[in-house]
Amino acid sequence: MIMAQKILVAGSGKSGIAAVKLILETGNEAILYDSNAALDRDALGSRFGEEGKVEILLGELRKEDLKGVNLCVISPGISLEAPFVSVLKEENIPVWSEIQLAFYHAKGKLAAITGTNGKTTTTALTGAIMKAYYDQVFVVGNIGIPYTEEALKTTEESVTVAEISSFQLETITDFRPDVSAVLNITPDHLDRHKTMECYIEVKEGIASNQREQDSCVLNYDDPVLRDFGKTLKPKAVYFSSTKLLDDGYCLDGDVIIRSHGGERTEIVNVHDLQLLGRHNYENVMAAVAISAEMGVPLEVIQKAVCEFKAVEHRIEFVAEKAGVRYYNDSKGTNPDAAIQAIKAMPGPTLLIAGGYDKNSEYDSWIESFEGKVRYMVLLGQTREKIAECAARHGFDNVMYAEDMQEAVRVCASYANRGDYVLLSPACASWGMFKDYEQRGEIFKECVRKL
Ligand code: UMA
Repeated sequence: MIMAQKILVAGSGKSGIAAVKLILETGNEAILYDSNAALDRDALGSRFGEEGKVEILLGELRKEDLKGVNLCVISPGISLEAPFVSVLKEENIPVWSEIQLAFYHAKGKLAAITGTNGKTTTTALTGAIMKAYYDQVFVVGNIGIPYTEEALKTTEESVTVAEISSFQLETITDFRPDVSAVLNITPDHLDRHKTMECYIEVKEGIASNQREQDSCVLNYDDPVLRDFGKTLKPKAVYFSSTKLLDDGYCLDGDVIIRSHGGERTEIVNVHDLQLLGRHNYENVMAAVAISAEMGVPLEVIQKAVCEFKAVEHRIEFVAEKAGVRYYNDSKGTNPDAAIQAIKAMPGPTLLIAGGYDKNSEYDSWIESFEGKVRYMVLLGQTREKIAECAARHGFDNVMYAEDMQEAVRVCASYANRGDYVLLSPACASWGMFKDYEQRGEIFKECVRKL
């Protein structure tokens, strides 16, 4: 495909700004479009320096605005049902995801990781392992550094590790990682993808352009992914935390092993890891498998996994106050992630939850409390919905808070010595916070001030 000349970039967040910069640097023309008419046009324009003459369009997009445009690069947060997308369709303008644009320009080897939960930890850990072996490593994507920001810096020798969300996969064309991974698929973002079938199809798209010489790392314990592996053109590499595999990575008691052709190799004892919980052992197995497929020797992998600490906002230890330990799991943005965090807590827990409504069902999350959660303090749009669901499951120790400060204070006053206070909302942060990072930062700030 020949690179287009005049490209409309939709969305003026992190991804949109980075995409425009890449387009300008490669000698093409960019128009930046955002449907939020209240944005400051001059402030946006100033992001591109003197030489970057970028036309900025805000509010409603009209047909006339698209004269000469031959490609649209869309930011992940924008749904394909947004009204302007139908205008693009009418004009037969192809829509590329921002990662597709980056891939078009990038060089070297690429590992791409998707899944409902564990993506960020697995990506960060895989990146750490790669850095221990390769000289030039880029860690990009949904983790917070747009792929387009780094794509032009890559060379034939470099290695890129990308965290990829379902949003980013919706509009790829020939995006092809050397090693892909799908960690798990449980209900999330159904407000956007509508059905579980559509969500699974989008996620599995990460392997759709891979060839025989590539590989795809999959969770054997997920029946959908296990079957998916049987249909693949690239080599399927499985990991499992529940079954001893003949071929793949699995847990043998407390030890992560690699099993191949009847031969077993010990990789690491989970007690030597600095990550908590079975879901994290799965993330480690996935990262080990991806790194081995990317050519990193086992000794390097073993050392790097033991040195790796939890990612910020993902069951991150914050502080101990009056004998109570506080954990920040702001990245627990869906019920399944939040279940993992509850499981990882070693004792009685006071939980802070609630936020933006993504059409999630909360039943299995509430069921996972299993007497461990003593109180739940709820915030945000979903608090009534969650409280009703909790009541149906016989859990009534529910309180409402207006903001994070109140939630933390309530927990501090109800907690006993030896208890745990966990922020793991099971919901997105949108509506009350800019993003999950800001929510986590504010939580940590409130804890420190106690
Ligand atoms: N916008 C429109 N029209 C619309 C909707 C939005 O113009 O119909 C505009 C908004 O006005 C705003 C811009 O789009 O100006 C925002 O774009 P964006 O939501 O794509 O945000 P970015 O800042 O570009 O961040 C995105 C990812 N955000 C989302 O997927 C929602 C970030 O993932 C990612 O780190 C970043 O690109 C870098 O690649 C965040 C996320 O929440 C962490 N991801 C979801 C998750 O992890 O569950 C998928």
